[in-house]
Amino acid sequence: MTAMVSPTDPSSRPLALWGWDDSFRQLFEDEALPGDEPGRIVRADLRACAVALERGEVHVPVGRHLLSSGSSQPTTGDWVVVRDGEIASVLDRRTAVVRASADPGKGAQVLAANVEFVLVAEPLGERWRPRRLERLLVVAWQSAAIPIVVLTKADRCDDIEAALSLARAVAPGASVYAVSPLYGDGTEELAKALAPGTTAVIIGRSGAGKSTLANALSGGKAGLDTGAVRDDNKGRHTTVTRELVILANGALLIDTPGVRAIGLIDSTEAIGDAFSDLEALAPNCRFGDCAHESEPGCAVQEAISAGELDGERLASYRRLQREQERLEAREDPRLRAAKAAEWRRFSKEIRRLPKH
Ligand SMILES: Nc1nc2c(ncn2[C@@H]2O[C@H](COP(=O)(O)OP(=O)(O)OP(=O)(O)O)[C@@H](O)[C@H]2O)c(=O)[nH]1
Ligand SMILES: [Mg+2]
Ligand SMILES: [Zn+2]
Repeated sequence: MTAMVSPTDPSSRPLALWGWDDSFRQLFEDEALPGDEPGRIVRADLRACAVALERGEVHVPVGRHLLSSGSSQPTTGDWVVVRDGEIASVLDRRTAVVRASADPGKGAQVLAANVEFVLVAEPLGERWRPRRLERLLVVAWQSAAIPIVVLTKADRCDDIEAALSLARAVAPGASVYAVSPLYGDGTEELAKALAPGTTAVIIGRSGAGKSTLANALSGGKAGLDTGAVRDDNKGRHTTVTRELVILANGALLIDTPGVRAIGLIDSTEAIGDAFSDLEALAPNCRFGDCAHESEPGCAVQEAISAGELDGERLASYRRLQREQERLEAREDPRLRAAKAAEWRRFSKEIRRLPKH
């Protein structure tokens, strides 16, 4: 018997392999015109994208109206409507990994869309510092997807248990794995966390072993370029595009180019998520507006003195918060004025409420 694709069985259709489901189908049908096709972006370039359609992968130009649309420009992982041979629109994103664009006037850049998991890759080795994970974890929490820490190059580490517990201390709420993608160690266990049909994105600095891991998880089928990178992170970046690949277990993974510095955007809540251990202490401080500096009865300082919380972690928390505040201050003054006016209206209404 020859294999047949039955049009009534959605699971046998190629698009299902790319994570297509009923809720995206609904979004598509809400705006589709006759002849439109749904597709998922597997690789995004400036003016054209590789798009997986029901009939296979095609190269499709981005509709002109979307070219200058900033963060709603199509990105890898997006579900799109293809109309008359071009990308006509981007379906609402479920999650988005966002960073401040390198160009300060440009706002946000969406690194990946519609992912269920964000793998934060950090290579082990002598100069490994768990603190480096904190910023990427804020970006991961902000995406609305589930963060997973992946310590790579575990073969270069003598005490993996110690590395895992250091990483857990800076990643409350996230699971932590240690892998050696080059030798395949630990990759099966990580794959179990990535359910078939779900999508993950992997972020981390250049040379972390992201593409090597993506290749290993794909059973060698992804064929992504990997390369020797100088350990000081000054080498060339091997991966230059963001690419969605299918893994051996049916999950999907977006490989990304290494990032050196990643700017935060709208991350106040995400900082709270990434530092949930610290924020959980704050309600126990004597003063509601405690800055956790030298106030009496500060639960955070007490935890530091008791050796339960690393003082460096409080310093990172402050640094990221200050960065976020500076960003907000740089915001469009009209937007800021509008927000302030709204706040004044809101507080007036509160004052009008009867006091008990
Ligand atoms: N020792 C060791 N080296 C590894 C491992 N995984 C990857 N590497 C090496 O690390 C180097 C960088 O790997 P890549 O997979 O290209 O790293 P990347 O994170 O994709 O880098 P960019 O694409 O530049 O962001 C290569 O020389 C790999 O062979 C591992 O498990 N152990
Ligand atoms: Mg790479
Ligand atoms: Zn305090």
